[in-house]
Amino acid sequence: MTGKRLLVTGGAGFIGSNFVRMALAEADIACLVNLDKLTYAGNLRSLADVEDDARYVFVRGDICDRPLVERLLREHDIGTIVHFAAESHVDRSIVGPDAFVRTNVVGTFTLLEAARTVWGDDVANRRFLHVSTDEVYGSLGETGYFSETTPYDPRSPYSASKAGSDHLASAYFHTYGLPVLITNCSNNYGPYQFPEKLIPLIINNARQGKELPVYGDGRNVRDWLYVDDHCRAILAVLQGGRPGETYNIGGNSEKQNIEVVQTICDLLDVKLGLLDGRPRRSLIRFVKDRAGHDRRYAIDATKIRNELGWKPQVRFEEGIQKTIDWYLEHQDWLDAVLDGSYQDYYARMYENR
Ligand code: NAD
Ligand code: TDX
Repeated sequence: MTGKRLLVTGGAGFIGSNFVRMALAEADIACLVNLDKLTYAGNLRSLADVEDDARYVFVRGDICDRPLVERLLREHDIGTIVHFAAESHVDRSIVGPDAFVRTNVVGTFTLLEAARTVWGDDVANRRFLHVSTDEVYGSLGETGYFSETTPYDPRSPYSASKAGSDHLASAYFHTYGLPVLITNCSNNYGPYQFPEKLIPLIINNARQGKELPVYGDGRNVRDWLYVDDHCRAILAVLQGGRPGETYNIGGNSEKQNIEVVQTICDLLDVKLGLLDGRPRRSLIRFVKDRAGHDRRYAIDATKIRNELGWKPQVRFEEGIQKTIDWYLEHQDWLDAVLDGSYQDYYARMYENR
């Protein structure tokens, strides 16, 4: 990228904040505008180290606010949109799907319309990168992988709303020639992830000696990718990806949930010592399964590897250790995000489960 002018949506969230930091450090950026509504999942503390960078502008706002989005595109002469903003947690989508349809479907539509209006036919050097998930492909059995041609089969309100947004993004390429690229990535983990997601929730609970809720039989499989590897993949797609194309991104690192939880317990036992003489595995509780729980996700990342030379650099064993160390060293960040609303959420989701 040469002197790019970026609009990043959802840059105060988990992946967005890691991406903003990496892009400012490693890519040739002239201006990076971060548009984020600061929902429960967005936290400016995650970007405290870049806020003084003269190229960085933070705007608190909603991606559904079309006049605002159009103004930002014009005022900052934006050439590249990297769209992360979303409601991202499957369990929340089961108890309250409304916000998912609004932000993920209507919000993405609003961004696409704003880009089409402001950019017009002047799209030669522009890019709209829509960040999506492997969950749109549904659930795998014990074998097989999701490729870019796997038919969509979303099964949760979250994945259905992401699938809807993917279809809109793709339609804007085919119908209007908007230079859209779509990435579908597997489960991310790493610093700054909100502790509603499996890995940070288990680290936080296990550190405090609280019960570790494992849904169902714990044998559901996810393909884990360290967040920096996802961010590098997005930079590679911005650099060399072809408009109209989809790129699957995965860690080639399938684990059953129970293995992930046991690994975190064992690493914390080594790091912090046993809990009152007991290993942390004794905190594991099998609880009521998630409704419509997808059994297995696994990505075939051949296309991005062959076309763009991307592959994961961080092995799970290394990434999980780095992630645990980060959470132990950033109790202040955790305390700041675990406010009253998190306590209410936790009680609603896990008490009497
Ligand atoms: P996150 O929940 O941590 O962050 C989402 C961010 O979007 C927050 O900062 C929030 O304030 C902001 N936001 C929400 N609604 C908004 C709105 N209406 N307007 C403006 N900002 C709004 O999410 P994440 O885990 O960082 O995921 C980022 C993107 O990557 C999402 O699109 C998600 O679907 C996708 N994705 C996530 C994963 C994963 O494992 N976390 C994997 C693949 C794809
Ligand atoms: O307490 C828990 N216990 C448990 O067993 C939680 C929170 C989760 N789980 C299980 C459910 C899943 O099989 O762990 C697995 C991972 O769960 P999440 O962290 O909620 O992630 P998942 O549902 O797989 O979705 C994630 O990856 C794809 C992100 O949240 C999505 O935004 C992304 O698109």
